[in-house]
Amino acid sequence: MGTSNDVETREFDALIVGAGLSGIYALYHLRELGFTAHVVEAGQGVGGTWYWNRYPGARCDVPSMEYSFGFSPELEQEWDWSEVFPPQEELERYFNHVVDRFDLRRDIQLSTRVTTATYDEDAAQWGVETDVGDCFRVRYLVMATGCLSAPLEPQIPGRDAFSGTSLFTNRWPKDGVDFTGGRVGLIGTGSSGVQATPVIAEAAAHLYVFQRTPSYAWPAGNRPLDPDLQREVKRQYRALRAEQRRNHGGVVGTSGAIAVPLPRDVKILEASEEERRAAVDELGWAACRAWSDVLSDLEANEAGAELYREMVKRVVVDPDAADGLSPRNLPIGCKRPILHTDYYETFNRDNVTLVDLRRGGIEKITPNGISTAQGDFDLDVIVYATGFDAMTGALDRIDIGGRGGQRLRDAWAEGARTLLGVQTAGFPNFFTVTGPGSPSVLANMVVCAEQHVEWIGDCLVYLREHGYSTVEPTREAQDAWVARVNEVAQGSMYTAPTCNSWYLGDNIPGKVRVFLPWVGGLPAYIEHCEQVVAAGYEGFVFA
Ligand code: NA7
Repeated sequence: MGTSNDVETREFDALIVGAGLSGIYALYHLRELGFTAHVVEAGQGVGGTWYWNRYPGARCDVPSMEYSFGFSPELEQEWDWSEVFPPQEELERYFNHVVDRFDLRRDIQLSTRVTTATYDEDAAQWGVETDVGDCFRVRYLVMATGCLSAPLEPQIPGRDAFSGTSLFTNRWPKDGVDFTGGRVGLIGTGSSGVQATPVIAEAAAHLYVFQRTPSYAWPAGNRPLDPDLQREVKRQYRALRAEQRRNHGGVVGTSGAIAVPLPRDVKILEASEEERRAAVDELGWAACRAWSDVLSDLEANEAGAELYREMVKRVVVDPDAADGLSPRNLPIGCKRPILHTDYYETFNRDNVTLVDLRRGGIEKITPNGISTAQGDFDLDVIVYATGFDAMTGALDRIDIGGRGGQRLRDAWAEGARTLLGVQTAGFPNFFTVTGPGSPSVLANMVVCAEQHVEWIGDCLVYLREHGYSTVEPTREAQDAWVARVNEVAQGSMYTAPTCNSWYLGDNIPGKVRVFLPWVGGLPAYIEHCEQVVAAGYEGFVFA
């Protein structure tokens, strides 16, 4: 410890930024490896995504028995999940349980946001400051800041003029919201808006859903978790955890939660009109993706989308609403698929109106509500479900200075550049958990976070054992990895010319369009990470 300018400077081996699932595991793991570590978290509680996104209907789209830590067999056995897909409250309780069970809370500092992090080349240390005046000096900086944690504030004129209540799904009030008798306007139909719609509709006098782009959303088939199935999965947990790391998306599907069946070995472009219809009759929503060519060929994809629109028509009674809810000129598999409970059925309620903004967009927010090119809507509450500055936003919002004063946001101005999504050239001892260039949001986040934290832990042990003080990637190795990440994403629906998504940064005005996560699957990624280590941390420089 030391003091400068009357501010106490605290020293640790590692500072971990964020107490979501990545930060929680990072603290546990680094402690186990004998490092001193401290966590700084902006929220008043732990859980990250599952702390902030407490809007009605918030639920994870990965089965609960798989969206859980695998590092402790005891933890796996003692925790019981109630539903196939875990609701926000249960996940928040789970992460709090983990923090208490492993005595982590004493090293987690809440209600504190990191503002600057500056690398001191002479001391080979990071100096970190926070919005409540902390000063830290640490050897390693572990950014567990999350992939969907920087809320997007839509630039709609007059937003502050609204005289009713404005709410954001991504920082929902802790005490909840009573919509009873209220006229509610919901802007945004990504996962958050789609999950919130049916639940808000139950309470509100009237719900208007302002939709700019219709989504592809699949019935989750959520239900109480069968106790026998839970016992069976618990018996096989070790095998399941190993299998997760061998699975493309890190989800094995053992707990009865495969909403979309695997594609059959039939091409939709070779199927007759009758065969396509028969598939809808047999498989329902799943029919549009149940063909081998839908995710690889744009024409086949459009044929799949036609079957999707047929399903919307079958479920939504009002033809006008059905037409409005039908995605067009948007490939299936471009945006993240949404799992929902009764989303489309909700539009059959008398108190729910779709406002299809393709027929006239939002012009401004007024004191009374939302004014659009197709008319004015008087409201008591506006709910913004407008998303995030994904993958880079949380890091961009911190002033991070590496070697020679170079800013991370400048280094990433033309798109995030990392080696393995874990480190960036010019930023020694700076680690990103599930950073851009790693599978992250395209796979089970818990599996990804555990794998990353363990890789980082091994790297820190390697530094310690070899007496090195710093590690960072070479520019050549980083360039090669960035090129590889881009190359793998080409040809998929994620990067189709008609695809706009937060994976590409399209939802942020001015953000460079670059596909951010590694799309090549978890096994190939893990194999690459292991090869790098086996080759003596090839592409990384130790000093
Ligand atoms: P998303 O998926 O980014 O969805 C945001 C939604 O908000 C989307 O429908 C946007 O329409 C809409 N949006 C954003 N700005 C506006 C304005 N100005 N006017 C109208 N509509 C707007 O965020 P979510 O929180 O739902 O989900 C994020 C991820 O969290 C999700 O993928 C899961 O992984 C969990 P657009 O499509 O841009 O036309």
